[in-house]
Formats: sequence, C-alpha cells, structure tokens
Amino acid sequence: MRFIVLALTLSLGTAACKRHRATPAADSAALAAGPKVHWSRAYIVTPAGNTSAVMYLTIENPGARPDTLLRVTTPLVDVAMLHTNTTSGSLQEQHGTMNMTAVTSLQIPPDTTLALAPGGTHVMLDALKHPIARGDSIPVTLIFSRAGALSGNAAVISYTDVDTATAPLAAPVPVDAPR
Ligand SMILES: [Cu+2]
Repeated sequence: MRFIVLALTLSLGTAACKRHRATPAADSAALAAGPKVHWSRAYIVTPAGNTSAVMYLTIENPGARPDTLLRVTTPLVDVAMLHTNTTSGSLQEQHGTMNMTAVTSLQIPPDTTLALAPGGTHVMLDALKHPIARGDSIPVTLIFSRAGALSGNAAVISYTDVDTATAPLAAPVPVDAPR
C-alpha cells in the first residue's frame, strides 16, 4: 500500500513538472535521465558535550544512472564533513577521532539505497553554532552532482532513540501482492 501511494505521488509530481517546463527538449532529457536521487530519515544524535554531533540519513537512487553527494549544508555548522569509519565500532567510539576518515564525496550507484548509520559513514557536525536538544528539527540540504540541492529536516534524537532510528527500512510491498 505504501508503494502504491509513493508511485501515485511520483506520477503527479512529474505531471506538474511537465506543465512548467519551458521546452520539449528539456522534457525529453528529464525523461531519459529517469527518477532522481532523494533522501529521507535524517537524524542527528545529541552530543554529550554539545560541541559536535553526528548525522545519519538514507539516500535512495531509484534511477539508472549514478549520482554523487558533493556536499551537506546546515545552519548548525559552518562546514559539515562526510566521514567514513575505517573500523566498525560503537556510537561512542565513533565520536573519537581514531577511526574517522574524511571523504570529499559519496557515490550513490544506480538502483541503490544507501543508509548512513552508526558505525559507518556519517555527516560530522563540528563546532555547533548553538546547542541542540532531543526533539529539535534541523534544516539540512544535500547537494548532488545530478539531482542538485535537496532540502529537508533532520530530527534530533538521543542515544537511547538510536535503535528505533536505525530499524531496517520496511520492505516495499509489491503492488500485485495478494492481500
Ligand atoms: Cu566523524
């Protein structure tokens, strides 16, 4: 059911876009490129000292072409960095500087869902401009090479919420599944 609703939303969105497009050439180019990358489920885990925090999110590329996450921006910090963990560790360990490696961009292969989750790749938010607390909603923009700038919000959660936030994504229900 969730899948059907999503498909309807997408087709309505496409129809609306078509009406506003300037030229038929731009229209066919967009159709050839297929669906674009989008992101969701962004959350920031509240830091112990309120000076830096870590953000996770899920990026989905339903299209047939790869895309690249170039940059993450949020009013919370001057520079949000992409970090990978070279070894797996607990969330607390991840806040240390030992295991983290900065990466300049993140490839999103075609037909792939990439979940940034504790123990792995994350967005590092150093030198927070103001304190954050559980329940806050923080504006975030992801800039992709193909999809462009995609804005949304990240929910601030506490360590104890992490298990819920990282629960596996619900499997999509096939539209022709017997009920
Ligand atoms: Cu980091």
